[in-house]
Amino acid sequence: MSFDILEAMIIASLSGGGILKKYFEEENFSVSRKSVSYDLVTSADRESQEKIISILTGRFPHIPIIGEEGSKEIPHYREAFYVDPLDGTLNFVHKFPFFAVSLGYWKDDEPIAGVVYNPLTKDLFYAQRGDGAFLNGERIRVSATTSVEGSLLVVGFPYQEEGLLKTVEDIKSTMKVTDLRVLGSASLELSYTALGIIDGYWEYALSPWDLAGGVVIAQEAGAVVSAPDGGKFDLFKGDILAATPGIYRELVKAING
Ligand code: LIP
Repeated sequence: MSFDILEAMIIASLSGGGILKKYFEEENFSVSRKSVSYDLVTSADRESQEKIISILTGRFPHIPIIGEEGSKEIPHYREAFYVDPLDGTLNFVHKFPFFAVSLGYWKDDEPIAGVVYNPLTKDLFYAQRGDGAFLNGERIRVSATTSVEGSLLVVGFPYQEEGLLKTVEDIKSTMKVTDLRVLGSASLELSYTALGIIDGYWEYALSPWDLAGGVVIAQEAGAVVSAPDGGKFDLFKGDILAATPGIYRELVKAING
């Protein structure tokens, strides 16, 4: 992959993030509901997405873009950019400062490049396949934790009912060995796993744009990424588990046990 793609993704995420920060500080955004009452979209999401798309199409007009705030159908292209212009919308609306712009570039069903940017902390996570993962220019790696007991695990609550029921069962099993957190931004949860702060994270039924950017960041930092049952990760199914290798097997067992 040419370095240009990652560079354009970084420029686009900084621009989108600037728009989110402005709306967050000025509190002048409008909010509307998408599916359930806590699945929201704001004017900040829409403006951030428009800006990101204009930057990416300006540089790479031949690469299709799948954005969260787009049509209901999600086409499966051989190569595409996936854009989540505001990952963690409910956090944003409630002024909980844990949200990000998330951009992923995938080709032949493989993650090639990812950028996750939190405009409040100015944390810029990025990776491209084979080159390692970085936070603000510094190489990052997963934690050295070797036991699920006492580790920091994060789970997400899906909007969809089947995944939610499965999550409740998983929580009952894993809470026997350690405490859990729910932070509300899949891309940042993957990035914090890459950073070695979170030891393991899983969630069901996410959309491709929630995960497309964070997966390669987690993998390049050394995380094992799969489905929560240990099967192959599928971007279009959206069931994910990312963990440091030292606890991966034990965590799959704990979740499914
Ligand atoms: C959200 C996620 C969050 C997850 C929600 C949702 P949005 O993305 O990142 O962690 O639990 O299901 O998908 O809607 O704020 O871009």
